[in-house]
Amino acid sequence: MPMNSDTNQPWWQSSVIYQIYPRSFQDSNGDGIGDLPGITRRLDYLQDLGVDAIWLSPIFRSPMHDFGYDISDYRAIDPVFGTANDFKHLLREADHRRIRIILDGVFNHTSDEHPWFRESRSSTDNPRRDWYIWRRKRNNWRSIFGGPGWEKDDATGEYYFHSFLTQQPDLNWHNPAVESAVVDEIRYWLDQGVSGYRLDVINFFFKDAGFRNNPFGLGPTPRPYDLQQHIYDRNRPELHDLMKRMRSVFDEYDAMMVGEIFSETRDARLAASYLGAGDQLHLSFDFSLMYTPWDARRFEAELRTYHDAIHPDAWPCTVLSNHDQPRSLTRFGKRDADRRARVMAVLLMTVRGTPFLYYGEEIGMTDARIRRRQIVDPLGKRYWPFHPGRDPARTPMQWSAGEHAGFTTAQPWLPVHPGYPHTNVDSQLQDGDSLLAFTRQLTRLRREHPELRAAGLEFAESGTVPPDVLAYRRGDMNIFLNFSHRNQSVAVAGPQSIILSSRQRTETEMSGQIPLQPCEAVICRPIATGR
Ligand code: ISL
Ligand code: CA
Repeated sequence: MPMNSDTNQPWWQSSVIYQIYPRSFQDSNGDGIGDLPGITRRLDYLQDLGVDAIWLSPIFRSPMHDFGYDISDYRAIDPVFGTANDFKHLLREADHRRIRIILDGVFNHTSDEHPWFRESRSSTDNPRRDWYIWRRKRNNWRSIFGGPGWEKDDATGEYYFHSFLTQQPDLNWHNPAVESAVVDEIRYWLDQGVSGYRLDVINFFFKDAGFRNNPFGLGPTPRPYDLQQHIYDRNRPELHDLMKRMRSVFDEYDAMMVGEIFSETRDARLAASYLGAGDQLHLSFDFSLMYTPWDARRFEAELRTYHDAIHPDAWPCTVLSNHDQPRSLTRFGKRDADRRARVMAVLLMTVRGTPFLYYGEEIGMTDARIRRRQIVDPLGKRYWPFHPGRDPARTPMQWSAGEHAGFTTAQPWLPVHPGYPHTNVDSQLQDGDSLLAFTRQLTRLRREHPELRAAGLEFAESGTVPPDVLAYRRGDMNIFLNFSHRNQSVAVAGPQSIILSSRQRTETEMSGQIPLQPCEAVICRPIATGR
């Protein structure tokens, strides 16, 4: 397994990974929808940002009921994104820039238009009947998108299970034929040189073979439409052996699996459990920071829970935004947005683990307000006005102050955030003090300082730093994040040189105290090292 040169790590531990929602990144053919040639056109920008790998949300053939998370052909590129040659070109151009491509594997379910499901539903004795979950009698399992998880099929009078939309029938992972078929679909792309997969809701793959009802229960955030403890339709014990089998497939290619672990309980230990002893998923998303209030002690508590739960031979990752949740700056940016964005950027890039940057996070994009008639996300359509849906975090990338923010020449599929004239890539590329410039400084710092990629993570002893400061060490580097709007000061052992500050100051502190300005993040190291 080729290792990272100066830290002897596999590439997926030392990389900065960037999530692209292809539909919203760059349109190249004037249909208002982002596509693969558009991404290829932006590879120099991503290389300059310091991105080592890009994760593409699904690009495969799909009826788009869930915008690509309902796949009807795992080997075909959906025409809206381009052709197979467009993908080959993207892969080649990315490779020329030493940028790896990671695909989005949606294997808990297929589209109801996938040939596998068409055959399965055609008759009760079809050889593929048992590739999906068919029952005569329903139990109480629910769909995440609301309502019962069972849909009656008139052709045979039986019900099939769907964790999400009715157009997303769940595969039956108890059937070994399903596992080998999915592995074949994965190998098809690994053989073409992709570097791995983000795996959609992997902790849903198996369901209780006895179809036992979930008990009633209130999770930490009871969803009015789903008051049950999901113990029989998720997180089943068979998953860990499956992850070990899939890990050995990916390791044949030096490829990586990052798993999405959906958890009502928002328990970081669940995500850690699917890493096993470094023999299951390479990486697994813990979303708890997406639900944590802007508070240094709460952030530290969540980080400790997750990092403490990870086996010493496994590896963490850090994510603050994605295509399903409100953007981090929308959650935290009620005030001092720019300063808080920089504190989050330092956290993302310096805490131990692989950082995942969501497109637009590097320029401080926030959720756009989507009018009811503009909503396209099925979740938003169903739960308006209680749930805005996911469109607000999926609006077009803001490239310039030009028409449609330089994303497209046509009417964009979702409205561009009205703030694009002042929040866009072009204006920030001209400004050495912009969030974009700061993010690039951070990716460069990671390249220059192996400690930031490979060293352990030690939090400051409680009580040794002010309550509003999150402090941790990576090797001999000290990182201090002031979550408050007040000046703070932290005691340090001996003189320090400030390597990077979010308030753009780099001086040496001889006093044994590091003053922190409001909402400032500081990376420093003892002067003694002299590096
Ligand atoms: O989107 C959500 C509401 O917050 C989550 O419940 C989300 O549905 C869940 O995290 C699973 O997400 C993944 O699977 C879904 C797809 O809609 C999401 O976009 C994907 O990230 C079904 O494939
Ligand atoms: Ca297009």
